[in-house]
Amino acid sequence: MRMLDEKLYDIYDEVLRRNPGETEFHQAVHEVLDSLGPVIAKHPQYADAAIIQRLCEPERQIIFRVPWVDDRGAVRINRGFRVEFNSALGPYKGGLRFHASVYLGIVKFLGFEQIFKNALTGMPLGGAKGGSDFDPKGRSDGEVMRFCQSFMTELYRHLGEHTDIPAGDIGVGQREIGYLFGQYKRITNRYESGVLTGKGITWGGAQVRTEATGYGLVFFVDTMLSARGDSFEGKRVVISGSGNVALHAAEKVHQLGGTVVACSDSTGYVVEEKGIDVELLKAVKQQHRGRIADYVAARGADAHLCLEGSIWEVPCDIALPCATQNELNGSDAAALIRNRCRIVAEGANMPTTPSAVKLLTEAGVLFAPGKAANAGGVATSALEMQQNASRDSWTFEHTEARLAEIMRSIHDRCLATADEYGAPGSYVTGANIAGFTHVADAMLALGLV
Ligand code: NDP
Ligand code: 2IT
Repeated sequence: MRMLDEKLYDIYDEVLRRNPGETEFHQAVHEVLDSLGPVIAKHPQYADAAIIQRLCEPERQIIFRVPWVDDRGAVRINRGFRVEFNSALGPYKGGLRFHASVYLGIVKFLGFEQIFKNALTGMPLGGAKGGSDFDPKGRSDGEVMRFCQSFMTELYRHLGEHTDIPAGDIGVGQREIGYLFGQYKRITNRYESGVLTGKGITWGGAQVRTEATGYGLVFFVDTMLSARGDSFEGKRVVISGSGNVALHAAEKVHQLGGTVVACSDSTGYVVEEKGIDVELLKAVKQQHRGRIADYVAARGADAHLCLEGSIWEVPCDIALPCATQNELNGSDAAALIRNRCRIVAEGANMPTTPSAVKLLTEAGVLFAPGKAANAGGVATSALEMQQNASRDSWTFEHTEARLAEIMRSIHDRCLATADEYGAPGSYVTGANIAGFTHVADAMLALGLV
């Protein structure tokens, strides 16, 4: 990792000391602090009020037992988390992740990122994240429902449309949000639509929320391209993952004239020179909860299944990591550079390791960090909350136009801030500083709370 400014180094050291073993959280904090040297030099009031130290300490951390019974009648125990990180700009907001790898360090890295991402959207949203080490893979609908009901039976007391509003993330989609909302409604006896986002359209959800993260990512990249007189037309795109974010990113790339030549899941990746059949992949993944091998089997001879090696070896103009943290490392970055990739934009949260980011930026590859490029999901959650509050519902076209406009404005704010702080063209510096100053100013205004 690069050396931090001396004052920031002391803060980082204290974060390491206070949060032992939480490596992903350390990484996320370091990545933000790395950009803040010029900010504390220019604005001593942030240091005087210990804004950075306060930002690194969550306002509230909730850890709870989630007992449930599987289909064979056996008792299972998982651990539930909700880290309410910062509420200076609005109620706590951020997704829930159900994945076997979830522990406090992952929830805290995601919650920390969410503070700055939400600030960048310009919407009134605080930052939070939650989830569980529950693994939904291979579980029946009944098991997932019982797990969600047990999870919400504890979490509901901490939620509310003005308090804390979860949504989806890895392993949590519309099915899980439905079960969680049903249990919240039953316990509280209130149809409080605004307490969760990512709901189904017929029960309080908003158009475009399902598509928003992937579509927003591609709108962001489209703005990067058009700022340089270019477009998606004819571009080869590699997308990791084949979940909510990846599938909708792929759909939008094809709509804009690019070709998605590879995508993946945790078992392997598929390469298809003529382009992935996104509709078929969606059906395999979403309707049948199948694996990438099931897609290849359904697709036939044109699709090539790879169970070893890295998807980032596939030559492309644009790489969109949309699966999970630290999935694109230094040797992957070297392969992308060798194959003349021009843009890497993060659909996932923190998918690119620090050494990969360094290699890419030094080689002149344009790099868009997740807190800017994948903010379309949470921004559309804010639009869902707005519609819930006014008992209104907007059309797909209107909502998509709002999303495109939000992504353009995040892009422009990143570049303007990077210019202002002497790092022209750096989306990382721009995103970190613009997100930080927005939330820091609100924290100063609200006093020492
Ligand atoms: P999904 O659960 O819908 O899909 C996740 C995809 O990533 C799957 O293809 C999954 O493969 C793959 N994946 C997950 N974990 C791993 C792993 N450890 N190793 C390899 N592959 C993995 O999640 P989403 O699409 O919602 O989320 C993807 C990323 O986008 C996450 O980083 C999330 O935090 C981020 N994000 C999501 C937003 C949203 O609105 N949903 C908003 C902003 C960011 P498999 O099925 O084999 O596990
Ligand atoms: O990482 C993210 O921004 C999300 N998973 C979406 C959060 C939300 O509240 O919509």
